[in-house]
Amino acid sequence: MTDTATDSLEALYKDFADLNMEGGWHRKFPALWPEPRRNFLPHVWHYADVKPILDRAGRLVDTTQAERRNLTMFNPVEGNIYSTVRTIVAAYQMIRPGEVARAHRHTPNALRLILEGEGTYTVVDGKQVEMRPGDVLLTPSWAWHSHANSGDVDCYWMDFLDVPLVHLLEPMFYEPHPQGLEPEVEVLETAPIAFAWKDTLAALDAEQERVGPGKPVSVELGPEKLDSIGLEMIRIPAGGSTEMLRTTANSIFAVVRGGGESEIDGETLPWAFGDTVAVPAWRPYRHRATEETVLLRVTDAPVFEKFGWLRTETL
Ligand code: GTQ
Ligand code: FE2
Repeated sequence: MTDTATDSLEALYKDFADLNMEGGWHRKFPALWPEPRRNFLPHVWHYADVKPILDRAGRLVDTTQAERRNLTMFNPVEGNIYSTVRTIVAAYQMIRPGEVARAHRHTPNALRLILEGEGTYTVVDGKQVEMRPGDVLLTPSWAWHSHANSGDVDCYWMDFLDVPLVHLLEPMFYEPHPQGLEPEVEVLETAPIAFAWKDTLAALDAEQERVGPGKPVSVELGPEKLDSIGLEMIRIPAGGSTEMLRTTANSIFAVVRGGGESEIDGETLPWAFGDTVAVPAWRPYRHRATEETVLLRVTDAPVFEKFGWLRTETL
């Protein structure tokens, strides 16, 4: 027993520490704070920088060595070597004519946005669909998937996965397909997990009709959805801009068509076709288009919605 006459705060704190405990009033770093902190940084990766590097990787590494020839984009925040924003990682991937990226499955959810190429298809749970520029394809958690290029040009796309969220929560499982590829494949023209560019354009046109000309419009991709990642296509007319807003959700924007710049938390970051823009939580942002632009927004907002944590403000 400690003698109260000689006890001290110093001795008390030492006894906490010995029990792997800490007084809520004594912690070095607060556990609660008034609003989301600025951790991850706004950043743009330029496709024009990436493409020659992917091409070099294509000459040096084949798909028997690399199950996926992908280049992930890590946010430049101190200490991070993987995540693009807190919960999502984005990557560029390239597959050469005749190559096959073997089948595997994993608990992280994934999706792809095709940038360039033709004659490439993906097989998701036994269903084969072609991937064309502007198309978005979902690979839900635990679905088998492989990719193959049966055309005669290199095919480039972007991947987005909730791997960092799975890292945070720990439910990671991954396995290669025991036979390398799924043995039975059904070839389809369309599938619920595939959003064709022409359908996206038609949806944007219909929305434009509804809101009137000259305004930015946005459509959600669906009805098929990933549980953790929301997808929205946003079209901004030449010279137009989106409203300045901030939200608790994290977003990555991919430039599907056009060019312009984003103002993120006071920084101006220009972008062009194929670029990737990281907009971390609670950073005020808006996009400006110098030519007619379509952006794909990839966001963890569905996770925030489920827990009642989604807060969005227009500024
Ligand atoms: O194409 O299956 O960029 O599993 C990262 C992990 C792509 C894929 C990535 C993956 C894939
Ligand atoms: Fe995968």
